[in-house]
Amino acid sequence: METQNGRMELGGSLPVENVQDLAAKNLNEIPDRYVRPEISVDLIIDDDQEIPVIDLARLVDHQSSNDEIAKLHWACEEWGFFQLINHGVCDELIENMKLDVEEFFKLPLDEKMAYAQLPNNIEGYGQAFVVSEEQKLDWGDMLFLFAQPISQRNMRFWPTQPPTFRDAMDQYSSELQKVVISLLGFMAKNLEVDQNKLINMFNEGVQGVRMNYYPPCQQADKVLGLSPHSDATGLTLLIQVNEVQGLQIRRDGKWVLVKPSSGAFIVNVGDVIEILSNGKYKSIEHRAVINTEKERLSIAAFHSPNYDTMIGPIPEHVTGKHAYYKGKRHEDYAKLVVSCKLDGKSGLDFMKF
Ligand SMILES: O=C(O)CCC(=O)C(=O)O
Repeated sequence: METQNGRMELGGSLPVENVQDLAAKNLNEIPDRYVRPEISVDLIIDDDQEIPVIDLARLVDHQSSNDEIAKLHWACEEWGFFQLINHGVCDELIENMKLDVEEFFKLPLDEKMAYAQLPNNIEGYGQAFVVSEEQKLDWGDMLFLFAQPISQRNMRFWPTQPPTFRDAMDQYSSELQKVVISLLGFMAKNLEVDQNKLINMFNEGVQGVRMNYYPPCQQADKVLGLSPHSDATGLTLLIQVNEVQGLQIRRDGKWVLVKPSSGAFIVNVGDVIEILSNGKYKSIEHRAVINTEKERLSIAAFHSPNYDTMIGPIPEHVTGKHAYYKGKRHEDYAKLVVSCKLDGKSGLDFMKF
C-alpha cells in the first residue's frame, strides 16, 4: 500500500524494549525472551575458512578483468559472500558514516526515540521482524532508513543529530548504489543474462540501510544479536563500524566468522538474486553474535529492484529448464517477508513452487 505521499508501507514490527537501555541495567539474569537455547546445539564454529576477496579495480581493468570476473563467479556460486576491496568509495566518507552512526547510538534514549518506528512501518529506530509476543528477541537495536530512490526517503526518520548524519548518509547511499550497479554488470556477464536488463532492474531500485547496535552482554553465549537469516533483498553491502567482530555465515553446517579487512565492504547475495538466477547463486544464512565486553555496530545497505518490478527467474535461466521460483510483484514479496520473524531462509518459501 502506498501512503498519500507516495511512500511504500511494507508493514511493521511489534514494539519491544530498547536493548541498549536494557543492557545498561546490568541485570544478573537476562530476561528469558532473549535466551536462545538453540545456540548451544548450533555451536560448531569453523575458524579456518575465510570468505573470498574480490577486487573491483581488477574487475574493471581489462588486463585482469577476465580472471577477476571468473573469481567473482566462483565467490557468488560457492560462497554467496565476499569482501570487496578497491571499490572506489573514499575512506573518508566511510569513516564519516561510521562516526555518525556511532554518535547517533550514543544519544540519550529520548533523543533517539524521536526517530522511533511508527505502527505498520519498519522505517526508523526500533526492531524489525517481531511478530508475536512469544517470539524470542534479538539482543540489538536498529535504525532503518529507505535511502533510494530519493523519492522514497522519509526525512522524519533521518536523524538531525549528529548534524552531519544526513549529508553523510546521502553521499554514502549514492556511492554504494554505484558500486552495486557496477558489480551487477559483472554478475550479469557471469549469469549470461542481458547486462542492461539486470542493471535497469536495480538502477531505479530500492536501497534500505539498516544500522545495527549490539550492546555487550555478560551472557553473550546465550543471546543472539541477529537471528539466522538470509537477506530478502538482492545484494547487500555491509561494513562493520568498530573493531568488534560478530558476523557469522552458515557454511557446510558450521558457522564461519567473517573477519572484515579494513576499508572493505562485505557483500552478500540475497534471496532476490537467488530467485532471479533460478537458484544458480544462493543467498546465504548469516547471524550476528554478541561480545561480552564491547558493543558492536554495523551498517548493512540492502539493494533490490523497485517495488513495482515483477521478480521471478530471468527467462535465460528457465528456458528449457525447471523454474524453482514463481514470479511475484516485489512489493507483495517484501510485505510477506516483513510480516514474519527471521528464520533462516524461510522467506524464500513464499516464492517456491
Ligand atoms: O551485524 C552484522 O554484521 C549483520 C547484519 C545483518 O545481517 C543485517 O543487518 O541484516
